[in-house]
Amino acid sequence: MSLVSRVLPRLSRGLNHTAYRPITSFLLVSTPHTFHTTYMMSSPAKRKAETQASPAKAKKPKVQIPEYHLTPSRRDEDGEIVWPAPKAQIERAREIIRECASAQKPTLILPDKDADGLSSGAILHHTLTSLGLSSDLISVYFPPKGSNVHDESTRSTVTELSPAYIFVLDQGSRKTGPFYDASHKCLIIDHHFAEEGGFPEGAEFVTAHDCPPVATSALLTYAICLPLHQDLEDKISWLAALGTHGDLGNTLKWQPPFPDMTATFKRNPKKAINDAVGLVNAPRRSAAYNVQAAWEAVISVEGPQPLLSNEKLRDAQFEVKQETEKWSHVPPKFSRDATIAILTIRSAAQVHPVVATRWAGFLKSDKLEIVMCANEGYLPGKVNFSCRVAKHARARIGDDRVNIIQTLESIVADDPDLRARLGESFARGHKEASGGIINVQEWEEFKKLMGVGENSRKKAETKTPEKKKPAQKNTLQNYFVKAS
Ligand SMILES: [Mn+2]
Repeated sequence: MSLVSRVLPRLSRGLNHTAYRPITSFLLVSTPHTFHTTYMMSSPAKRKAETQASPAKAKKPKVQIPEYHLTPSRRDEDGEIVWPAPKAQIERAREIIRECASAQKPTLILPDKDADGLSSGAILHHTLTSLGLSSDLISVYFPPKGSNVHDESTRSTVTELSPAYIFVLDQGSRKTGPFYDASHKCLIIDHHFAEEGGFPEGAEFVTAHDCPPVATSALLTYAICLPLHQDLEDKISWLAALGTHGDLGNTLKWQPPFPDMTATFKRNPKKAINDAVGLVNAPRRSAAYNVQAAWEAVISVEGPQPLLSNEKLRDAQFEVKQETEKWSHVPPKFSRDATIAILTIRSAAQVHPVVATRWAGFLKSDKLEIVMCANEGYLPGKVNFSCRVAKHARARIGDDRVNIIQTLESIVADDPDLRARLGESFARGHKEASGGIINVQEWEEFKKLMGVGENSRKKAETKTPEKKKPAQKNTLQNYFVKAS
């Protein structure tokens, strides 16, 4: 799952996508490389109002986030904007795709399971078949619930399929050995942060990560593939929009350097695209984890409209909605020092990130720093937990900033044995949106260390968070830390 596959460090932030939706798209570029470009400013109108009003009653300036597309771009030595990825990488990716199509050999696509990953996969699939690769030769694989593409389960599947070409899309990358031992070509198309050399051995890559405003994987795949065949435009442009709205939210302005998608949105209304994003993202959160159904839906249609009435997608969306509602009213317990609120749920659906996010925006306590939702029912024998920074603690700056990973680590710092048993999937993700997957036994020990329920001052609150308006469900926080 993404939590494991999207290896640290990646983003420096993750926030409640519901409450902070306008920010989330911008956060995508708030990486260690580009964070200096993050600035906040008060609106000119507001500033004007302030100077005219009585200085004694100056209002707090409203924080405004610049539009995503205005993020300063990288330029090459000729002053040309480098976007959505370095030219040489894009050219090389095209070469590999063309070569793959003409080779007529077994080909494997490993797309991520969200709207961006699936769209990226569908764009590549349409491109390869348009270029003449028989669809019989193309396999598409999704690791089962709780696994990721770097797991042993994927390795054995890849070995069995023994593809000559492997395309890894939107998965985040990590430094690993090759996907399997036999000779093959592997191309990674991505937009996540990767450490220097943080790719599987022998793999080639094209990444949007270092070319702000960071494009989505679907948009990057689109930019690579579009010139490869004259018939592709209609087939893939709506998919580029689907994936991009999936990751960046539906308020994105399609302005330079983003391509002009006016014609695409004329054929495929934004409303349909946005509704399709929610539907396509639902199966991976449902108990059945039927990502395959989402893929089949996306690859088989020529636009978003038929997705809106796809029953499998609608059922999954309904289930996830019900589960979220059901588990949003569990009263929290608090750690000994009252800095962590813990919500314990038991759902086979991946609703723990949403529940944590909801409560994080709701609980009011000056002491509270972290809201944790622990799901004891997602994977047998495991506890999957998600942490979010409590709303009131989000304004902290400098050394006072809440660092969830650090806090989680500090709790077990004096117990190296427990820390070792918590394993690699503990405290993963981002400082502001972390989580983990641990065994039940270790979870119990961890709870003891936190002193859950020992805080007498803070009793369970009687109210529960209001259900927010259904907003875009797949933005930064769940996108990057989906499984946390
Ligand atoms: Mn993506």
